[in-house]
Amino acid sequence: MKRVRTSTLLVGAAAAAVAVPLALSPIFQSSDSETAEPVNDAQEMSLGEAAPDGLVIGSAVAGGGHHHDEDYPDPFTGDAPYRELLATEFTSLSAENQMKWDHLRPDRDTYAFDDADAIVEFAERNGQVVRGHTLLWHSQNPDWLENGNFGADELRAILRDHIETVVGRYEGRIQQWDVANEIFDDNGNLRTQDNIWIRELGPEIIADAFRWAHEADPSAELYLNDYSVESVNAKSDAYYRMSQDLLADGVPLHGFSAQTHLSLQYGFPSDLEDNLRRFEELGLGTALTEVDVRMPLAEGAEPTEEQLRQQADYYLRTLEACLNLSSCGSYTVWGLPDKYSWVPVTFEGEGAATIYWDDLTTKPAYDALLEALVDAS
Ligand code: 9MR
Repeated sequence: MKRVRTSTLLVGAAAAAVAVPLALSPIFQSSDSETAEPVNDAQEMSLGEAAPDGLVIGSAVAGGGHHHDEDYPDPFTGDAPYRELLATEFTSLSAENQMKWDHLRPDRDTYAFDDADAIVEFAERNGQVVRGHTLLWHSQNPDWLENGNFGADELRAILRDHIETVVGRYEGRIQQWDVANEIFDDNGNLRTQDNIWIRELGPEIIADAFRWAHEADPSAELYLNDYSVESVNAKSDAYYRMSQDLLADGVPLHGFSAQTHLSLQYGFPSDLEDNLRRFEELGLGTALTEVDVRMPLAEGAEPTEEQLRQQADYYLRTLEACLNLSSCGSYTVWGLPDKYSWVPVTFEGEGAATIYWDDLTTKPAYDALLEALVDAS
């Protein structure tokens, strides 16, 4: 059983501001406080600390999403308790939006690295690794790119410059890059229309993106990443075939990851582990990169006990799949708490998808994850 530090990592000027609210949460209690003795080992451990060697536990870093802009200040700069929780609870961070094209590339000649730099520097200060997200995607591309009518040679040069510049900037500091994100549709067809790169440059551009990323940072693990690929289905089959082809061609592909956005409305993808195992057997790493479990929820309503129990069960089963695979080294939840989640904005009548309440106290799903990690160590 691991024994772990219990002092909090106070981050710069945030320290004073967070002392009071965080005292309410068991994970922030110090072991020398008479009234706040943890009742068991698990309680004094964070998810990241409890994880077995070789497995990092991550969260997306909120900010830059279209839906957060109006209601909240950027959580990463404007919410000290939130930032403190990211620092202490997790061993990996993913940029929820801050490394996407629309964020990094306000215009063709400019790279805006401030927010991405802040995440990478924060992670380094706190001993965390980073997942880079993402380099080649059909969504969240700036208008100047989508509507620029560039010729093929120029477009290719734009992508190459982007990958070399962005991956090169963080060389040695990003554990995993989602090089290609969501390149297949749900029928397992390449997105040859809505993905500008594939449409204009052909499917071969995918291999090139991996090659350029590898040249720019030979130490980064390079991933194919998508949603609705948790089960064996047309889409994950397409990834499996593509992985075989890329590997046969000597392309530096290192992993396949399932985002794992689940809903209690649908059954649990119980073949998740078997599905990922076939990628493991190709010699690839695997990861769960954007785990959340949403549920039907009327606006303003609270989840029922039963919903929370089911949600905990879904989260637990995703983690167990990862724990059972030697290839699975990274398990990331897609943000917290619920007020910063993308879910209510995108799915009307659904919500409560994260493992934290809005006051940063934990849900049963958190407890289930922590217990499983402690047991696995
Ligand atoms: O969580 C992200 C949200 O803040 C953005 O508004 C949205 C825009 O497309 O992207 C969300 O993140 C997505 C991720 O980048 C890729 N997989 C699906 C995620 C949820 O939509």
